[in-house]
Amino acid sequence: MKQIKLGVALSALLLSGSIVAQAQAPSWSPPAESARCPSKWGATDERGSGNHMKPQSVLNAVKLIKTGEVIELGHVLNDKMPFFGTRRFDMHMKRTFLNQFSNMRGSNEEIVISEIGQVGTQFDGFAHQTHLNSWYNCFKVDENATRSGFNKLGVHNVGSLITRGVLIDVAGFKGVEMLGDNYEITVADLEGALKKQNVTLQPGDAVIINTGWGKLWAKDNARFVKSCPGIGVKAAEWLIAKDPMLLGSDNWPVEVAPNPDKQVSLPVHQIALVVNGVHLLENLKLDELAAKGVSEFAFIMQPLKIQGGTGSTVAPIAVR
Ligand code: UVW
Repeated sequence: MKQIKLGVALSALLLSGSIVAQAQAPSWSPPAESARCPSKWGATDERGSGNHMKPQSVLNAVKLIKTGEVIELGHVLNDKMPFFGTRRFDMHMKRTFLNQFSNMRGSNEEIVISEIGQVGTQFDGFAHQTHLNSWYNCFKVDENATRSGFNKLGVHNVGSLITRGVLIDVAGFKGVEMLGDNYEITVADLEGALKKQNVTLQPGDAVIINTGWGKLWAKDNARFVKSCPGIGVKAAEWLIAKDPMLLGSDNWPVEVAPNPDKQVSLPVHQIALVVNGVHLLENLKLDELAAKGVSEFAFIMQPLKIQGGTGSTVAPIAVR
């Protein structure tokens, strides 16, 4: 009886607003479907920022190739990588089968057990993130989920991405090797770094942000995945307003994690992938690009054609 009275009193307090009023509203919430759909690319569009990939973006990229130097932006895939949550990469060799012919040809292969779309240097497709049951362009997850992949927004649709790449070296701009463990990159940081590097962003760019966090890769994996510096909501919205082909970084989610607002979980994932249809590119290997002070380059990448997949491990390159 006492318990019932206490319950009634608590409900009354909540309804009167005295507790509700004290709780802070989240700093960001996903917009209503009516505010984000149809996408600016059209009501049936599944390509989002991938629509920037055109012959002209290839020609713009090629103009930046002066020496032919290739800088790899992908980490080596192995079991020493940092993994988010329970993801894994287990490789089992199948060796050496000898074909019983006169030339005794030996043959080796492997089985890999992995979330191959979401490990290592990885590209996020639009099926990866939702707001409730709703994806980019308001396609619905439950209407498109099959046992062998999603019928909409599968990463196999993305194709080759070749465009102008721009490195925004925020760690370099701040004069540090690595930004702090959950430093939120501000718009002023992005503007300052771009000004220092004497580059401006153009629609269709692959925008890559160096935080220095990649220095921990395979050295201190526990710290690498526990948190990370990166862009927050304001910087993400500022970058997306520049109309990029993708946003990438050397940390695991591109964005600051955990978000400084403890009420929201990886909001930049939703802002980019769900609300605006802009791809994310995570866990990039940026040490060489940053050390050589390369700001502009031809960015070249092809996600794996995993039918109906949410993303792809990738090995992008910068060519200059
Ligand atoms: C999540 O899936 C939450 O993260 P990521 O896209 O960074 O792998």
